[in-house]
Parts: sequence; C-alpha cells; structure tokens
Amino acid sequence: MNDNNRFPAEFVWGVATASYQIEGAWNEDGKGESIWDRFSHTPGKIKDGSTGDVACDHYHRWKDDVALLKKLGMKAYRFSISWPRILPEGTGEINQKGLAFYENLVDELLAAGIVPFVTLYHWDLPQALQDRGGWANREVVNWFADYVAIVVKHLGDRVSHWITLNEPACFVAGGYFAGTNAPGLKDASLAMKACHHANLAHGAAYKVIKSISGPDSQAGLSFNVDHIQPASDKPEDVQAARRMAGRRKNMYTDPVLKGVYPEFMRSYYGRNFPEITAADSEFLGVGVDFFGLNHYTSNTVEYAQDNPYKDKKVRQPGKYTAMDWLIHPEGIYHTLMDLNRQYGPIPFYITENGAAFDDKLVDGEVRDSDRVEFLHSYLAETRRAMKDGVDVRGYFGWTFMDNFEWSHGLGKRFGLCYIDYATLERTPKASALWYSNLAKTGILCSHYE
Ligand code: GBH
Repeated sequence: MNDNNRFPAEFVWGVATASYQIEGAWNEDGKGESIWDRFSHTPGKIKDGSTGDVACDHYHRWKDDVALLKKLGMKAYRFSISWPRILPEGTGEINQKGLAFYENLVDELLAAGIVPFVTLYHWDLPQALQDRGGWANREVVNWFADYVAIVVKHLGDRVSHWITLNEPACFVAGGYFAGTNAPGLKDASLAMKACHHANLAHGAAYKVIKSISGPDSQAGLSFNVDHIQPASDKPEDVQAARRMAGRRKNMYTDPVLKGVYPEFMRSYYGRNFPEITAADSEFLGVGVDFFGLNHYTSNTVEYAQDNPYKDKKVRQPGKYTAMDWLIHPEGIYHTLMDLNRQYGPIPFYITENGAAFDDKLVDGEVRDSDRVEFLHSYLAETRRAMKDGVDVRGYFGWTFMDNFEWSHGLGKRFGLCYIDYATLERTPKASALWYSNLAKTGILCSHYE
C-alpha cells in the first residue's frame, strides 16, 4: 500500500450539518422564528417552494441519527445550534427546552464516542434581531457574545471544539447584497456593515469561549474559500482575480486573523469600506485556534470592463456537480497551501467539502459513484497538502444526509445518506459506506467493496 493513502491515526473523520437544514420543528417547544423561517415562508424565495419546517425532522429523530453516525464509524460530528431555539427573542429569556435538546444531543454523541464540533451560528438569526437591523446593527456583537456565553456555560464542560460563525462571506453577501439568502436584502452599504460586525462578533465570541471554557478549548471559524485563479497572467486578469478573492475571502480572513482590512479593497468599496475604531480593535486580530475551511470548487476569473466589479468568471471545461460547480480537486491543494502561507502555520480542519448529484434510490440503494470519486479526489489532494507541510487535523464531509439546501430547497442532494422526503427514511448511499470504511481504517481507497 502506498503511504500517501494513509492518514494519521489521530486524524478526525466526521460529517457536518446545520440546524435549519435538518432540524424541522420550526415552531415547537418554544423556539422563536428565525430569518430562514421568515425567508422560506415568503413566496418566491425558495426555488421549489419548500421550507425547513420539517426538513429531515432531526429534532425528533436525533437519537436514531446519532446511532447512524456511530454505525458509520464517525469520530466527530459537526452540527450547529439554532440561536432562536435557545433565545426565542434573540436576547433575554432562555428557552429551557431548546437548551435541553442540544444537551441531550451532546450527551448522546459522547456516549457513542463521537466528538461534538459545535457551530454557534450557521445562518439562522432570530427574526426578532433582524427586526432591529440584524448583522447591520453593531449591537449584534453584544447579542452574539451574550448568546455564546449562555451556550458555552451550559455545554462547555462537554464540548471543547467550537466554530463561531459559518461562512460569514456567504451570509453577508447572500443576505445583504445579492438577496438570495435570508434576510434577502440588496444594499451594498448594509452589506459592508454586516461584514464588519460579523468580523467583530467572531472576536467577541472567541474571547467569551476562552474565558468560560478555558484555554484548552479550541475555537475556530469556518471560512468559505473556493480556489480562485486568473484566466491569464495579464495584469488586469490577475487584478480581477485578486479583487474577487478580496471580497470573498480577505475582507473576512484579514480582519479576523491579522486585525486589518485589505487596503487593496479600499478604492473598490469607496465610502463603504469599514473603518476600525478604537472600540473595534479589541475584537479584531484575535485569531482562531484552528482555521475551518469550507471548500467546494474553483473559479477562473478575467477582467470585464462592463461588470460593476470589473471581473467575470470564465467557464472551464471539465465535470460539474448538480450545483453547476466545477470539480477541480487540485483547488483544495492550492487553497490549503495559499492559506497556510498567508496566515499560517496554523492548524486546519476541513469543516465542509462535498458535492450535490442527482441521486436515485433504486432497489433500496443509491450508487453514487460520482460522489465517491469526488470525495476521493479532494481527499487525495488534501493529503498532498499535508505531505507538503499543511497541518490538517480533520475532515468533515458535507453532509451527513440530504437536507434543505437553502434557496435551492429540497432539490439538491449533498448527503452521504439519502432522505426519502415522503417517509423521512435515511438510507446510507454507497458513498457513506465508502466513507465509513475510510473513517475506520484511515486508508484512502478509490473503491469500496
Ligand atoms: C455551504 O455554502 C454551506 O455552509 C452549507 O450550509 C451548504 O449547504 C453547502 O455549502 C452547500 O451549498 O462561483 O458558482 O462556482 C456554500 C458556499 C460559496 C460554495 C460559493 C460555492 C462558489 C460557487 N459556496 N461557491 S460558483
């Protein structure tokens, strides 16, 4: 056997999920309304008209789901906490039943020998806080810190791996600029405010976690970083690629990890470019204990005169997923190497990687060889980055089971387990069995028998 295919024994193998995408029970046991409840209930916002009202019904099936994770040999499980389940109004009174749900889930995971990685915010802001401006109101830094303190006080004795925010670039751009995600706003000035406040909120939450849970706790942030490359070495193409990376990555990674905004983006954002006040600076540059990397695809970019951003994606030949995202495994290698050079050396967890395909359940089986091939190729490139010096400690496949894929609704299947939405039955796909074998042996094989 080739040693390149063997991962370290202590490597953490897991799968990831998010509360709104799987839980359902949107108005049960005292849960407050989230911005995704409001958004999905607004006609026209979700492509297939579906909602997360039931989703995978994980809120009621959590015990069976933990049993399935155990059966699949998962060493870790990344899930998120629904803020409005804990604080229905966003601040103030705690909903004890909401808290109990996550306490029971954590206890069940620990009893199954599975390490919980808890995401504190995966996009489901309490609607009550949106009504006060949401991420565009600087008060959100305090609201978030107070919520995080409650969660860490109750779970910190059993949880030692925390992720403050999931993909700030995505919820800010999608929610405040493009309008494709909740709360569906299209306002460049509000988007820049939301960006800045998300960066501050990470710093505030990081400090809260450390002060309550102690120095041994590990707190990171999951950044979405796809690989971006210029279409040519012409200076205008190189600049266009740099600007795209600037708005998707550096506007978040630089303030969080280095305490500054990328100056090269100032002229691009003009008067909306964030100014760091003295009060802000204590929350920036606080850093992370690990870099959570969510990685899906690669983009090639060229200069475009007629586009407001002066950049445009150039479609590359190759295979695409059902999301129409290019499959380009070398992208994860370059992303890890680049990030480690810019911000490292620093420990990494791949907190999401995966793909949607048009899976079919036939005779009780889903033969998703395209997904096995995808995961295999991205993991081989992850291993290559490790050989070249990047400290990658674990990998979470996105996602445990098919679920509510945001504005795409239930139509896009990213799961290792198939969900029949009529019965909510879970069926491990061929990829789940393949991945389970990998988690148990640590040996990367291209096929699973
Ligand atoms: C993640 O976001 C989310 O964290 C998760 O909840 C979600 O279900 C999952 O991924 C799947 O969507 O320029 O067209 O080539 C996705 C982050 C950012 C990944 C944009 C793809 C570029 C696509 N995405 N990125 S494209």
